[in-house]
Amino acid sequence: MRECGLSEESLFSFLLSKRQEDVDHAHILSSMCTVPHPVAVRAHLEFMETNLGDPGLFPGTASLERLLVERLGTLYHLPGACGYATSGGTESNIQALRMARQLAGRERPNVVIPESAHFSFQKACDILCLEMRTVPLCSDLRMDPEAAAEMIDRNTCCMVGIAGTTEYGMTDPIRDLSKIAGDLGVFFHVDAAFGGMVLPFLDGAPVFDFSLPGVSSIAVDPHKMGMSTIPAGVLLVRDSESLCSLSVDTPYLTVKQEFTLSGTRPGASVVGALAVLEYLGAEGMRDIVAGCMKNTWRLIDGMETYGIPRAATPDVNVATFAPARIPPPWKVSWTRKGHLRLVCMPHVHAGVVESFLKDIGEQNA
Ligand code: 0PR
Repeated sequence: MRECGLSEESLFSFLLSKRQEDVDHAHILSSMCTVPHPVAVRAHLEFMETNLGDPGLFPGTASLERLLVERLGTLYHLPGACGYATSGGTESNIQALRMARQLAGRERPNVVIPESAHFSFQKACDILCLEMRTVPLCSDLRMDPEAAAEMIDRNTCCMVGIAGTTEYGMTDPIRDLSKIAGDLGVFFHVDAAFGGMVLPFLDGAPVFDFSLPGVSSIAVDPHKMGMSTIPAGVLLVRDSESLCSLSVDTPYLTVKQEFTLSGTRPGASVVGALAVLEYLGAEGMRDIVAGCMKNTWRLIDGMETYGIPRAATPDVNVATFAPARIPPPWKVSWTRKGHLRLVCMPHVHAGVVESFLKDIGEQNA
Protein backbone atom coordinates (compact mmCIF):
# COMPACT_ATOMS: atom_id res chain seq x y z
CA MET A 1 0.00 0.00 0.00
CA ARG A 2 0.97 3.66 -0.23
CA GLU A 3 3.45 4.91 2.37
CA CYS A 4 1.71 8.30 2.45
CA GLY A 5 -2.06 8.57 2.15
CA LEU A 6 -3.81 10.53 -0.58
CA SER A 7 -5.70 13.71 0.10
CA GLU A 8 -9.45 13.12 0.39
CA GLU A 9 -9.98 15.23 -2.71
CA SER A 10 -7.61 13.27 -4.95
CA LEU A 11 -8.81 9.98 -3.48
CA PHE A 12 -12.43 10.73 -4.40
CA SER A 13 -11.51 12.16 -7.73
CA PHE A 14 -9.84 8.78 -8.50
CA LEU A 15 -12.72 6.69 -7.07
CA LEU A 16 -15.42 8.65 -8.85
CA SER A 17 -13.56 8.53 -12.15
CA LYS A 18 -13.75 4.73 -11.85
CA ARG A 19 -17.44 4.93 -10.98
CA GLN A 20 -17.95 6.80 -14.27
CA GLU A 21 -16.72 3.69 -16.10
CA ASP A 22 -19.71 1.68 -14.77
CA VAL A 23 -22.70 1.26 -17.04
CA ASP A 24 -25.50 3.76 -16.44
CA HIS A 25 -28.62 2.00 -15.08
CA ALA A 26 -30.64 3.69 -17.82
CA HIS A 27 -29.11 1.15 -20.24
CA ILE A 28 -29.06 -1.97 -18.04
CA LEU A 29 -31.70 -4.43 -19.20
CA SER A 30 -29.82 -7.56 -18.08
CA SER A 31 -29.82 -7.22 -14.31
CA MET A 32 -32.04 -8.58 -11.57
CA CYS A 33 -30.76 -5.82 -9.28
CA THR A 34 -31.92 -2.23 -9.50
CA VAL A 35 -31.38 1.27 -8.18
CA PRO A 36 -32.25 1.04 -4.47
CA HIS A 37 -35.35 2.83 -3.22
CA PRO A 38 -34.47 6.16 -1.49
CA VAL A 39 -35.74 4.89 1.90
CA ALA A 40 -33.42 1.86 1.60
CA VAL A 41 -30.49 4.20 0.99
CA ARG A 42 -31.43 6.37 3.97
CA ALA A 43 -31.81 3.35 6.26
CA HIS A 44 -28.53 1.91 4.97
CA LEU A 45 -26.65 5.10 5.84
CA GLU A 46 -28.21 5.23 9.33
CA PHE A 47 -27.24 1.62 10.12
CA MET A 48 -23.83 1.58 8.41
CA GLU A 49 -21.78 0.18 11.32
CA THR A 50 -24.27 -2.36 12.63
CA ASN A 51 -23.20 -6.01 12.68
CA LEU A 52 -25.90 -8.67 12.93
CA GLY A 53 -23.16 -11.25 13.51
CA ASP A 54 -23.04 -10.17 17.17
CA PRO A 55 -26.70 -9.38 17.83
CA GLY A 56 -26.27 -8.78 21.56
CA LEU A 57 -24.39 -5.59 20.69
CA PHE A 58 -27.10 -4.44 18.28
CA PRO A 59 -30.38 -5.61 19.83
CA GLY A 60 -32.38 -2.88 18.08
CA THR A 61 -31.03 -3.80 14.65
CA ALA A 62 -31.48 -7.52 15.41
CA SER A 63 -35.14 -6.86 16.25
CA LEU A 64 -35.53 -5.20 12.83
CA GLU A 65 -34.12 -8.35 11.18
CA ARG A 66 -36.74 -10.38 13.11
CA LEU A 67 -39.43 -7.95 11.93
CA LEU A 68 -38.30 -8.42 8.32
CA VAL A 69 -38.60 -12.21 8.75
CA GLU A 70 -42.04 -11.77 10.34
CA ARG A 71 -43.25 -9.50 7.52
CA LEU A 72 -42.10 -11.94 4.85
CA GLY A 73 -43.41 -14.97 6.76
CA THR A 74 -46.82 -13.29 6.91
CA LEU A 75 -46.64 -12.41 3.21
CA TYR A 76 -45.98 -16.11 2.56
CA HIS A 77 -48.89 -17.23 4.79
CA LEU A 78 -46.87 -18.38 7.80
CA PRO A 79 -46.66 -15.50 10.29
CA GLY A 80 -44.57 -17.58 12.71
CA ALA A 81 -41.97 -18.53 10.09
CA CYS A 82 -38.35 -18.54 11.22
CA GLY A 83 -35.39 -17.37 9.21
CA TYR A 84 -32.62 -14.84 8.86
CA ALA A 85 -31.15 -12.31 6.47
CA THR A 86 -28.54 -13.74 4.11
CA SER A 87 -26.24 -12.11 1.60
CA GLY A 88 -28.58 -13.17 -1.25
CA GLY A 89 -29.99 -16.12 -3.15
CA THR A 90 -26.70 -18.00 -3.33
CA GLU A 91 -26.27 -18.10 0.45
CA SER A 92 -29.97 -18.88 1.02
CA ASN A 93 -29.79 -21.80 -1.42
CA ILE A 94 -26.57 -23.16 0.09
CA GLN A 95 -28.04 -22.96 3.59
CA ALA A 96 -31.34 -24.57 2.55
CA LEU A 97 -29.53 -27.55 1.05
CA ARG A 98 -27.20 -27.74 4.05
CA MET A 99 -30.24 -27.82 6.34
CA ALA A 100 -31.97 -30.49 4.27
CA ARG A 101 -28.82 -32.61 4.31
CA GLN A 102 -28.43 -32.27 8.11
CA LEU A 103 -32.09 -33.13 8.72
CA ALA A 104 -32.07 -36.19 6.43
CA GLY A 105 -28.80 -37.65 7.74
CA ARG A 106 -28.15 -39.80 4.65
CA GLU A 107 -24.71 -41.18 3.83
CA ARG A 108 -24.76 -40.43 0.10
CA PRO A 109 -27.37 -37.69 -0.19
CA ASN A 110 -28.75 -36.42 -3.49
CA VAL A 111 -30.87 -33.42 -4.42
CA VAL A 112 -33.49 -33.19 -7.19
CA ILE A 113 -33.28 -29.84 -8.97
CA PRO A 114 -34.86 -28.47 -12.18
CA GLU A 115 -32.73 -27.90 -15.25
CA SER A 116 -33.64 -24.22 -15.03
CA ALA A 117 -32.09 -23.74 -11.58
CA HIS A 118 -29.70 -20.90 -10.90
CA PHE A 119 -26.01 -21.87 -10.89
CA SER A 120 -25.86 -21.25 -7.12
CA PHE A 121 -27.19 -24.82 -6.70
CA GLN A 122 -24.12 -26.14 -8.47
CA LYS A 123 -21.97 -24.29 -5.93
CA ALA A 124 -24.12 -25.62 -3.07
CA CYS A 125 -23.84 -29.23 -4.26
CA ASP A 126 -20.12 -28.85 -4.73
CA ILE A 127 -19.53 -27.41 -1.26
CA LEU A 128 -21.90 -29.85 0.45
CA CYS A 129 -20.85 -32.96 -1.54
CA LEU A 130 -24.39 -33.57 -2.77
CA GLU A 131 -25.24 -35.50 -5.92
CA MET A 132 -27.25 -33.13 -8.15
CA ARG A 133 -30.04 -34.82 -10.10
CA THR A 134 -31.32 -32.55 -12.84
CA VAL A 135 -35.01 -32.73 -13.71
CA PRO A 136 -35.99 -31.92 -17.32
CA LEU A 137 -38.54 -29.20 -18.06
CA CYS A 138 -41.87 -29.62 -19.81
CA SER A 139 -42.42 -27.77 -23.10
CA ASP A 140 -43.69 -24.75 -21.12
CA LEU A 141 -40.24 -24.43 -19.48
CA ARG A 142 -41.53 -25.56 -16.07
CA MET A 143 -40.09 -28.48 -14.09
CA ASP A 144 -41.74 -31.80 -14.96
CA PRO A 145 -43.25 -33.03 -11.66
CA GLU A 146 -43.55 -36.66 -12.81
CA ALA A 147 -39.89 -36.79 -13.80
CA ALA A 148 -39.02 -35.22 -10.43
CA ALA A 149 -41.01 -37.86 -8.54
CA GLU A 150 -39.20 -40.61 -10.45
CA MET A 151 -35.79 -39.22 -9.54
CA ILE A 152 -36.50 -39.15 -5.81
CA ASP A 153 -35.19 -42.14 -3.84
CA ARG A 154 -34.41 -42.88 -0.21
CA ASN A 155 -31.17 -40.87 -0.40
CA THR A 156 -32.90 -37.73 -1.67
CA CYS A 157 -32.56 -35.08 1.02
CA CYS A 158 -34.09 -32.20 -0.90
CA MET A 159 -36.18 -31.26 -3.91
CA VAL A 160 -36.01 -27.71 -5.29
CA GLY A 161 -38.64 -25.72 -7.21
CA ILE A 162 -38.21 -22.22 -8.65
CA ALA A 163 -40.69 -19.34 -8.38
CA GLY A 164 -39.48 -17.00 -11.13
CA THR A 165 -36.61 -18.64 -13.00
CA THR A 166 -33.53 -16.55 -13.68
CA GLU A 167 -33.54 -17.08 -17.44
CA TYR A 168 -37.20 -17.25 -18.52
CA GLY A 169 -39.17 -15.93 -15.51
CA MET A 170 -41.22 -19.12 -15.14
CA THR A 171 -42.68 -20.63 -11.99
CA ASP A 172 -42.49 -24.38 -11.51
CA PRO A 173 -45.70 -26.27 -10.59
CA ILE A 174 -45.05 -25.70 -6.89
CA ARG A 175 -48.48 -27.03 -5.84
CA ASP A 176 -47.86 -30.43 -7.53
CA LEU A 177 -44.28 -30.54 -6.30
CA SER A 178 -45.40 -29.73 -2.76
CA LYS A 179 -47.80 -32.68 -2.87
CA ILE A 180 -45.02 -35.01 -4.08
CA ALA A 181 -42.63 -33.75 -1.39
CA GLY A 182 -45.31 -34.16 1.29
CA ASP A 183 -46.24 -37.68 0.18
CA LEU A 184 -42.62 -38.83 -0.02
CA GLY A 185 -41.49 -36.95 3.09
CA VAL A 186 -38.80 -34.97 1.26
CA PHE A 187 -37.63 -31.47 2.24
CA PHE A 188 -38.87 -29.03 -0.44
CA HIS A 189 -37.01 -25.75 -0.96
CA VAL A 190 -38.55 -23.01 -3.13
CA ASP A 191 -36.09 -20.59 -4.72
CA ALA A 192 -38.18 -17.42 -4.93
CA ALA A 193 -35.10 -15.16 -4.98
CA PHE A 194 -36.68 -13.20 -7.81
CA GLY A 195 -40.39 -14.15 -7.81
CA GLY A 196 -40.80 -13.81 -4.04
CA MET A 197 -41.08 -10.03 -4.37
CA VAL A 198 -43.26 -10.18 -7.51
CA LEU A 199 -45.80 -13.01 -7.35
CA PRO A 200 -47.48 -12.02 -4.03
CA PHE A 201 -48.31 -8.64 -5.59
CA LEU A 202 -49.80 -9.95 -8.83
CA ASP A 203 -53.43 -11.00 -9.31
CA GLY A 204 -53.85 -14.63 -10.32
CA ALA A 205 -50.17 -15.49 -9.86
CA PRO A 206 -49.19 -19.11 -9.20
CA VAL A 207 -49.05 -20.16 -5.53
CA PHE A 208 -45.54 -20.94 -4.29
CA ASP A 209 -45.49 -20.32 -0.54
CA PHE A 210 -46.10 -21.86 2.90
CA SER A 211 -49.84 -22.11 2.21
CA LEU A 212 -48.77 -25.33 0.47
CA PRO A 213 -48.02 -27.81 3.26
CA GLY A 214 -45.12 -29.50 1.44
CA VAL A 215 -43.06 -26.30 1.15
CA SER A 216 -40.27 -26.48 3.74
CA SER A 217 -38.22 -23.36 3.00
CA ILE A 218 -38.25 -20.26 0.80
CA ALA A 219 -35.42 -18.05 -0.46
CA VAL A 220 -36.32 -14.47 -1.36
CA ASP A 221 -34.02 -11.57 -2.28
CA PRO A 222 -34.98 -8.04 -1.25
CA HIS A 223 -31.91 -6.84 -3.21
CA LYS A 224 -33.70 -7.84 -6.42
CA MET A 225 -37.35 -6.74 -6.74
CA GLY A 226 -37.41 -5.62 -3.08
CA MET A 227 -35.33 -2.56 -4.09
CA SER A 228 -33.09 -2.72 -1.00
CA THR A 229 -29.41 -1.94 -1.05
CA ILE A 230 -27.07 -4.90 -1.72
CA PRO A 231 -26.64 -7.41 -0.06
CA ALA A 232 -30.05 -8.52 1.21
CA GLY A 233 -31.50 -12.00 0.93
CA VAL A 234 -33.76 -13.87 3.32
CA LEU A 235 -34.09 -17.59 4.03
CA LEU A 236 -37.38 -18.63 5.63
CA VAL A 237 -38.28 -21.98 7.18
CA ARG A 238 -41.32 -23.37 8.96
CA ASP A 239 -39.77 -23.83 12.42
CA SER A 240 -36.71 -23.09 14.50
CA GLU A 241 -35.81 -26.80 14.62
CA SER A 242 -34.74 -26.72 10.96
CA LEU A 243 -32.58 -23.64 11.53
CA CYS A 244 -31.04 -25.14 14.67
CA SER A 245 -29.78 -28.07 12.60
CA LEU A 246 -27.28 -25.52 11.26
CA SER A 247 -26.13 -24.19 14.63
CA VAL A 248 -22.51 -24.10 15.70
CA ASP A 249 -21.17 -22.93 19.09
CA THR A 250 -19.93 -19.34 19.21
CA PRO A 251 -18.42 -19.25 22.71
CA TYR A 252 -17.09 -15.68 22.80
CA LEU A 253 -20.00 -13.82 21.18
CA THR A 254 -23.05 -12.28 22.83
CA VAL A 255 -24.99 -15.33 21.58
CA LYS A 256 -23.82 -18.86 22.27
CA GLN A 257 -24.77 -20.36 18.92
CA GLU A 258 -25.34 -19.20 15.37
CA PHE A 259 -26.95 -20.85 12.35
CA THR A 260 -25.88 -18.29 9.73
CA LEU A 261 -23.21 -18.94 7.11
CA SER A 262 -21.47 -15.58 7.39
CA GLY A 263 -20.16 -14.44 10.76
CA THR A 264 -20.10 -10.67 10.43
CA ARG A 265 -23.31 -9.59 8.67
CA PRO A 266 -24.43 -6.12 7.58
CA GLY A 267 -27.40 -4.63 9.40
CA ALA A 268 -27.49 -1.72 6.93
CA SER A 269 -28.92 -3.49 3.88
CA VAL A 270 -31.21 -5.65 6.02
CA VAL A 271 -32.79 -2.56 7.56
CA GLY A 272 -32.86 -1.11 4.03
CA ALA A 273 -34.93 -4.12 2.94
CA LEU A 274 -37.36 -3.68 5.84
CA ALA A 275 -37.58 0.08 5.22
CA VAL A 276 -38.85 -0.47 1.66
CA LEU A 277 -41.55 -2.92 2.80
CA GLU A 278 -42.71 -0.67 5.63
CA TYR A 279 -42.69 2.47 3.49
CA LEU A 280 -44.46 1.06 0.43
CA GLY A 281 -46.71 -1.49 2.08
CA ALA A 282 -48.45 -4.11 -0.06
CA GLU A 283 -50.25 -1.33 -1.93
CA GLY A 284 -47.00 0.34 -2.97
CA MET A 285 -45.43 -2.99 -3.94
CA ARG A 286 -48.46 -3.83 -6.08
CA ASP A 287 -48.00 -0.53 -7.94
CA ILE A 288 -44.28 -1.14 -8.55
CA VAL A 289 -44.88 -4.72 -9.73
CA ALA A 290 -47.82 -3.66 -11.93
CA GLY A 291 -45.55 -1.08 -13.60
CA CYS A 292 -42.80 -3.65 -14.22
CA MET A 293 -45.30 -6.15 -15.68
CA LYS A 294 -46.88 -3.49 -17.88
CA ASN A 295 -43.45 -2.64 -19.29
CA THR A 296 -42.69 -6.36 -19.77
CA TRP A 297 -45.86 -6.85 -21.88
CA ARG A 298 -45.19 -3.65 -23.82
CA LEU A 299 -41.67 -4.93 -24.57
CA ILE A 300 -43.00 -8.32 -25.70
CA ASP A 301 -45.66 -6.65 -27.86
CA GLY A 302 -43.20 -4.20 -29.39
CA MET A 303 -40.59 -6.85 -30.17
CA GLU A 304 -43.21 -9.08 -31.78
CA THR A 305 -44.35 -6.16 -33.94
CA TYR A 306 -40.78 -6.09 -35.28
CA GLY A 307 -40.96 -9.82 -36.03
CA ILE A 308 -38.89 -10.86 -33.01
CA PRO A 309 -41.04 -13.46 -31.24
CA ARG A 310 -41.04 -14.13 -27.53
CA ALA A 311 -39.30 -17.31 -26.32
CA ALA A 312 -41.69 -17.72 -23.38
CA THR A 313 -44.75 -16.16 -21.77
CA PRO A 314 -43.33 -15.35 -18.33
CA ASP A 315 -44.94 -15.31 -14.87
CA VAL A 316 -42.69 -12.42 -13.78
CA ASN A 317 -40.96 -9.43 -15.38
CA VAL A 318 -38.36 -11.33 -17.42
CA ALA A 319 -38.86 -11.18 -21.21
CA THR A 320 -37.07 -13.53 -23.59
CA PHE A 321 -36.89 -13.48 -27.38
CA ALA A 322 -35.48 -15.06 -30.50
CA PRO A 323 -31.96 -13.74 -31.17
CA ALA A 324 -31.82 -10.15 -32.45
CA ARG A 325 -29.11 -7.56 -33.13
CA ILE A 326 -28.74 -5.24 -30.13
CA PRO A 327 -27.07 -1.87 -30.69
CA PRO A 328 -24.87 -0.21 -28.06
CA PRO A 329 -25.10 1.09 -25.38
CA TRP A 330 -27.84 -1.37 -24.34
CA LYS A 331 -26.74 -4.11 -21.94
CA VAL A 332 -28.74 -7.27 -22.44
CA SER A 333 -28.14 -10.92 -21.57
CA TRP A 334 -28.50 -14.26 -23.33
CA THR A 335 -29.89 -17.51 -21.96
CA ARG A 336 -28.07 -20.85 -22.19
CA LYS A 337 -30.30 -21.68 -25.15
CA GLY A 338 -29.25 -18.48 -26.94
CA HIS A 339 -32.41 -16.40 -26.36
CA LEU A 340 -32.23 -12.67 -25.79
CA ARG A 341 -33.14 -11.96 -22.14
CA LEU A 342 -34.36 -8.61 -20.79
CA VAL A 343 -35.42 -7.91 -17.20
CA CYS A 344 -37.91 -5.09 -16.65
CA MET A 345 -36.68 -3.96 -13.24
CA PRO A 346 -38.08 -0.79 -11.61
CA HIS A 347 -35.30 1.31 -13.17
CA VAL A 348 -36.45 0.21 -16.65
CA HIS A 349 -39.14 2.88 -16.99
CA ALA A 350 -41.73 3.02 -19.79
CA GLY A 351 -39.59 5.64 -21.54
CA VAL A 352 -36.56 3.32 -21.44
CA VAL A 353 -38.62 0.52 -23.02
CA GLU A 354 -39.79 2.87 -25.81
CA SER A 355 -36.29 4.11 -26.54
CA PHE A 356 -34.97 0.50 -26.59
CA LEU A 357 -37.77 -0.55 -28.97
CA LYS A 358 -37.02 2.38 -31.25
CA ASP A 359 -33.34 1.36 -31.46
CA ILE A 360 -34.28 -2.27 -32.09
CA GLY A 361 -36.70 -1.24 -34.82
CA GLU A 362 -33.96 0.73 -36.58
CA GLN A 363 -31.35 -1.99 -36.11
CA ASN A 364 -33.53 -4.90 -37.24
CA ALA A 365 -35.49 -3.12 -39.98
N1 0PR B 1 -31.85 -17.79 -7.45
C1 0PR B 1 -32.35 -17.17 -8.53
C2 0PR B 1 -33.67 -17.62 -9.09
C3 0PR B 1 -31.65 -16.11 -9.11
O1 0PR B 1 -32.13 -15.51 -10.20
C4 0PR B 1 -30.40 -15.71 -8.54
C5 0PR B 1 -29.59 -14.61 -9.13
C6 0PR B 1 -29.93 -16.40 -7.40
C7 0PR B 1 -30.70 -17.44 -6.89
C8 0PR B 1 -28.65 -16.03 -6.74
O2 0PR B 1 -28.78 -14.81 -6.12
P1 0PR B 1 -27.53 -13.92 -5.69
O3 0PR B 1 -26.85 -13.52 -6.97
O4 0PR B 1 -28.14 -12.79 -4.96
O5 0PR B 1 -26.67 -14.76 -4.84
N2 0PR B 1 -30.00 -14.12 -10.36
C9 0PR B 1 -29.26 -13.15 -11.14
C10 0PR B 1 -28.43 -13.88 -12.20
O6 0PR B 1 -27.53 -14.65 -11.86
C11 0PR B 1 -28.37 -12.27 -10.35
C12 0PR B 1 -27.88 -11.08 -11.10
C13 0PR B 1 -28.13 -9.82 -10.61
C14 0PR B 1 -27.13 -11.18 -12.26
C15 0PR B 1 -27.64 -8.72 -11.25
C16 0PR B 1 -26.66 -10.07 -12.93
C17 0PR B 1 -26.92 -8.84 -12.43
O7 0PR B 1 -26.43 -7.70 -13.06
O8 0PR B 1 -28.74 -13.70 -13.37
